[in-house]
Amino acid sequence: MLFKNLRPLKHKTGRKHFAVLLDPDNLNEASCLNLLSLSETHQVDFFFVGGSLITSQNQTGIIRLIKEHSDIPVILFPSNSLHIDKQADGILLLSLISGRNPEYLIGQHVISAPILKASQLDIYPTGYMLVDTGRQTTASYMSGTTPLPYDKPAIAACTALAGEMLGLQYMYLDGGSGAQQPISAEMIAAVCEAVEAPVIVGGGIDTTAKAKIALDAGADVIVVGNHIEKNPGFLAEVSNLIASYNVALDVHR
Ligand code: 1GP
Repeated sequence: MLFKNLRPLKHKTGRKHFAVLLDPDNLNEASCLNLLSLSETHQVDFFFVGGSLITSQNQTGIIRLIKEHSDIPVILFPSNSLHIDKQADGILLLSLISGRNPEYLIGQHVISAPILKASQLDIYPTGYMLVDTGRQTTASYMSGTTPLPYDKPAIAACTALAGEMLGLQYMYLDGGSGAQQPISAEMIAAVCEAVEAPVIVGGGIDTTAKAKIALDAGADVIVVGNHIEKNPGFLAEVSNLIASYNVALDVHR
């Protein structure tokens, strides 16, 4: 499994993975239980839990609910040190390398380090790259950073390469939740070619065609949140698509 027992991860596995983003602000107990049941049925690989701004006090309860009803690993997707929750299995330790705000490059990490050291959480050092997909996102505003230009794959590739040279073990290209358009195939391919690290892609994936474009371009993990909240049936569609890639991989082994 991509995020288990592979630290430090040296090679991509070739296998495609599906992460469902659960935003505590957008879930109640009933909707969460419904997504948990669907995720178990359709073999989702990971839950990412978090958001750029969490206004409810819901995160702890959502993670507790997941742990009570599911064995799918819970990976925190935090926007700051307040979002660390020891009930989870792991955390994307995000360094916002598309931006130039030291608080999100290293500041929050210094605050978090002793808390994480004392926890049992698996730590996944991740180069987080926000991409401008047409309108300002909560993540861009809250972090006070300029996202990568949409049509400049070379900047994204060099950013990822620098992040990997600095020791980051995963790359996350994010257009922001509910993005009007997903990250381009050209940018995903450029980043995948530049680094050995597994590449996570999310933001605005709301059709299987868009998911396929990201996977074909080389994404190792695709993340879907917004559209599954609106249309839980989409979870099964993406899961089936991912399975079709992995079946083909197994056949060719
Ligand atoms: C956002 O990558 C995630 O940080 C997922 O985006 O909610 O648009 O699927 P969506």
